[in-house]
Amino acid sequence: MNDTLLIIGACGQIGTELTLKLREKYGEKNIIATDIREGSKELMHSGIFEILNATDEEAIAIIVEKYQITQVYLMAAMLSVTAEKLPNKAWNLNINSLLYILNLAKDKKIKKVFWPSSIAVFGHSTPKHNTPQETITEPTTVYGISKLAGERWCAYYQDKYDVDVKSIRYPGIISWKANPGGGTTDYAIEIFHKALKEKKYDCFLSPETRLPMMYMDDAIKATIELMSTKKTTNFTSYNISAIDFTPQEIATEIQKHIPNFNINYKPDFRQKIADSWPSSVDDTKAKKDWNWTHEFDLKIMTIEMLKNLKTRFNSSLENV
Ligand code: AKB
Repeated sequence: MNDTLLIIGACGQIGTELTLKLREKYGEKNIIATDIREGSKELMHSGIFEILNATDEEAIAIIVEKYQITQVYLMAAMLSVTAEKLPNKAWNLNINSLLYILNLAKDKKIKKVFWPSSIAVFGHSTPKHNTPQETITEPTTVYGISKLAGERWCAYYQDKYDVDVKSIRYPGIISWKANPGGGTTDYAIEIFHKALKEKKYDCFLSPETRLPMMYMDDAIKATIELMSTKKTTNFTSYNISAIDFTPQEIATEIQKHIPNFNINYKPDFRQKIADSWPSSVDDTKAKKDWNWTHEFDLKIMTIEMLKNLKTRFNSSLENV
């Protein structure tokens, strides 16, 4: 590969696994990992790492110049729960960092951009089941508003300045390597941690709250496959679908492996966020445009999560 890729937010939940996969696929010298803080040992020892604040335009430009970056994956973001607490900071991080990167692409300093959107672009007025690619988007959360604005900025830069920018509306992503932070769908990861460590979990969502979810391996596969496709005329942030389940259903699946696991339901302010999101999304366009398919269902994902987390907890390398 002739490209040099910059990952901003490489130590976050998706950034960590994306960086490791890209290094495995394209070689460690071609992947520059950056974040505001250091990450897991595995990530730090697998290639080049630089401290970088995604809201520091000058520092981003210096790194792009230093490593002759051609593609940027902008993974740094404040998620739904934290963004409700820190709306101004969330807007600054989620939108200004994107504009800095889009401007670099506009000025031909970089060739290609990946920017993650979310199912949070949808709101109460959106059809809830099998949510279409193109539909009403009236988000009620700070995070959702920033993601919708980001999508529109990407479309604008592609249309007006011919910028090559690709995007996915991620559902809740379930993973075991790096801990998530500040999301509403994080319950579906916490539940595994608590099931293994304490055999009980107080869930902050009600038992019947159905949300679209995906195992990390599928999310990484989607991201890399989409970035390998040709530029399209119109910008689309793609709906991608894998599984959807409720807290009750995932608890039942975990109980098949840990029969004495108990779940209690104590819905809090996060319930309102979850209630504004779809329960499943229609990904026909992603399937048609770049042959997207998922591999992990609830059963396999549960087995993978329990097996890998158990190893992680038992390992002396546990450092996250
Ligand atoms: C969140 O819960 O905030 C995120 C998301 C759905 O984008 N995981």
